[in-house]
Amino acid sequence: MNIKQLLMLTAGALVSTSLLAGPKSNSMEDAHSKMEIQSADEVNVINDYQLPQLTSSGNIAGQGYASAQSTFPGYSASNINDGDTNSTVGGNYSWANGHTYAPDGRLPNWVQLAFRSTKSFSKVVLHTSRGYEIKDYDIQVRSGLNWITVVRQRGNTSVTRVHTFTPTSGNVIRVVALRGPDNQYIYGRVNELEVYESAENMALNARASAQSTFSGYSPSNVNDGNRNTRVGGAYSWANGHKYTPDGRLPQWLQLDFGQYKRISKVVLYTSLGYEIKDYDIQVWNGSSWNTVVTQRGNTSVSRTHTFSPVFGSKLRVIGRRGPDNQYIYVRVNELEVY
Ligand SMILES: [Ca+2]
Ligand SMILES: [Ca+2]
Repeated sequence: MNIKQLLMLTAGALVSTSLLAGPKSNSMEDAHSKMEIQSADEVNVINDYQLPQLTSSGNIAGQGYASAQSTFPGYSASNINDGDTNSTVGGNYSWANGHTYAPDGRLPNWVQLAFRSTKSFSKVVLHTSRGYEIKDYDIQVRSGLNWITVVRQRGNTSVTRVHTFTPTSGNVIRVVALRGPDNQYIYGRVNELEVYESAENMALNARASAQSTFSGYSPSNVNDGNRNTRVGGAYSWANGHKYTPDGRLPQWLQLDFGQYKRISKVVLYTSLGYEIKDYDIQVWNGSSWNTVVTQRGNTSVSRTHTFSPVFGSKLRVIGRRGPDNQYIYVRVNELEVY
């Protein structure tokens, strides 16, 4: 008797299954002073720099260790993160719970991926067995001692489901199979579980500094997590202009990550009514600054810039010109880096 026959037989002997159940902008006088834009020649521009290993699908399931509460003979938890999304039914392709053939094998039953470090889970793609789609399940993340349910799926009949959810930190993620398909409800099957992390705003853990800062403003406002675009020292950084040495445009504002990061997106929030007009964004690769964004003529209070991923340990905004109503000042209220 092969496993399929065994399963059919078992399904015949149905058991009852219990389910788990500004500043005062105007205070920045000097709007009439002459603009003194310095030469930009100091800025080293290399646009095509990239480190080699930049090809990740983003699926981190392969980094996890697969295990299960119980496993049907011939099936294996390791099938859920072998990178094979084949949805064919059978032990070559999936995990299934042990039902009566393994201790503690009746539903509900879990299969999980444990990671060495904390992840910020935000999306899973669950592949089950065609014709034997897992019907009811939860997906949970273990955060410390607690299991946080991030997905509650009932009545599924799809062989593949994509679930996105609020980013949840933890080092284990599991599928709790509550009920199998109507034709075999005592078995939950998972053929593959793809796991994705949320994009982390890397600016939040960076150290912010600036070439100069207007009195009452601070570079630390640009990575405090507050996107408020009000004008003023409580919300933004602005350059010192003539009130600090070396305060005139162009001026840089920098985030130091302390380690190399893969960077492919920056969101810049400036001050409403005083939007930074011209700026570049550059990434430090260890030997030179590479320009990844060249923005001219901006009038938007926030801008999202995406670009080919680069590795770098620092990122800076070169403010070249402020808004027409105050072109000697550049203001940044928040910088998000992904
Ligand atoms: Ca698989
Ligand atoms: Ca802010």
